[in-house]
Amino acid sequence: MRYLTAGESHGKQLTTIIEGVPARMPLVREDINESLLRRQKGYGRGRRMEIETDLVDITSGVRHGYTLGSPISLVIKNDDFKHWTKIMGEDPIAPDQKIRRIVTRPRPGHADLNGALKFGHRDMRNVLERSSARETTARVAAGAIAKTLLKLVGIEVVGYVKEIAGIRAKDISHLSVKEKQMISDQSPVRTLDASVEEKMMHAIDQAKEDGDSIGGIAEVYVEGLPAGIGSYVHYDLKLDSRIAGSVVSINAFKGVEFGLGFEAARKMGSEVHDEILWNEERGYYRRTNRLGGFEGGMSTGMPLVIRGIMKPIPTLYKPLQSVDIETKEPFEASIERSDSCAVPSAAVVMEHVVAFEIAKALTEQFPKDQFPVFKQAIDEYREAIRSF
Ligand code: EPS
Repeated sequence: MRYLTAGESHGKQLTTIIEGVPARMPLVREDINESLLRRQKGYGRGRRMEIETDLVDITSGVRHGYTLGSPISLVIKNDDFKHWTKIMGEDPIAPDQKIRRIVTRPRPGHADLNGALKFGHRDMRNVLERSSARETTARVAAGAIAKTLLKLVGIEVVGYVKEIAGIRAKDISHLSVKEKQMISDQSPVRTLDASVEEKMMHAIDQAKEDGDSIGGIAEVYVEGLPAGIGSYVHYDLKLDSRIAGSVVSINAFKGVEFGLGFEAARKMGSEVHDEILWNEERGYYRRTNRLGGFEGGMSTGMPLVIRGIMKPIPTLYKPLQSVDIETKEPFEASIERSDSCAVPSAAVVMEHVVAFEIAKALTEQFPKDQFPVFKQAIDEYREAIRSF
């Protein structure tokens, strides 16, 4: 499975094309719309989310509620485009027509300057329109299809917020995946720990008031993935490394941890590894899950626990110093409308990019042309490892 996204933040639409989804898998647009709606929520978003109602149009690859095995294309309109038609339209402009909202003052921490240098754009709007996290909408749409596939083979994925601006949610690891989904969906900051909600919201309000931004940590939890998915054989087939790459590819994500994460560097081996147990009903399992469900580039059969670290959004109402690329004069970076904290939404994005990597690994490991055959092969594999 692979996908490509296209679209500018204030352009007409976002497009996703996904290839390699098994044929004859049930898929309806509501599966995708539910994910899009979850991504749009979250305390700390700016005014843009009041303008958009992200709804998908499936324009190929699905017929009568089932996938065809052909590329699936998804289109999501940008409602805000109506305000930007002159600025973002594709037609050439008349020589005497002035282009509005040209960006010549790069924002520190954003793609503006490096992208301008790379492509030679003197108007950095040509960079920021595509580097904007609006693109994550298209990725969530792809991930929603992956989530549908996973759910149908008994694998559930959920993303929630662990930390905002240093305020940490308690570890509530005893909750089932269903409970985690329900609780986080009801929380304005998508956290499982109600006792820190107010504090997190206050930190967001404070950042907004100060014209600043704050980051945090999102966690994704995956239940139902059998052991042995991924590979120890080749570096580019290791499931944890693929997941790490996809998490750090999310806008503003700077790091990833599995299980104990970076803490493992400070502990003894006996405090890090998970002892192996066996019983008739479960087959092999681990006494603990400190490694977060991965050993040797493969799943262990324990839940996956993955954390992504998001830096504060670089678009600030209190701008940092920068240089105007036309005059070379020092200036305060240009102010673009933005969010003060997007960690709750980013947790949903992370949930979907992780889901995509897992679905992709499964479709490489099991015969994937026909969904019923794919599902049966996974069921048989589960049985084989249980009685191994
Ligand atoms: C973003 C800036 C804001 C966010 C946007 C990401 O957009 P705008 O410049 O239109 O106010 O709202 O996120 C989304 C549009 C979205 O759908 O998540 C940025 O600069 O990355």
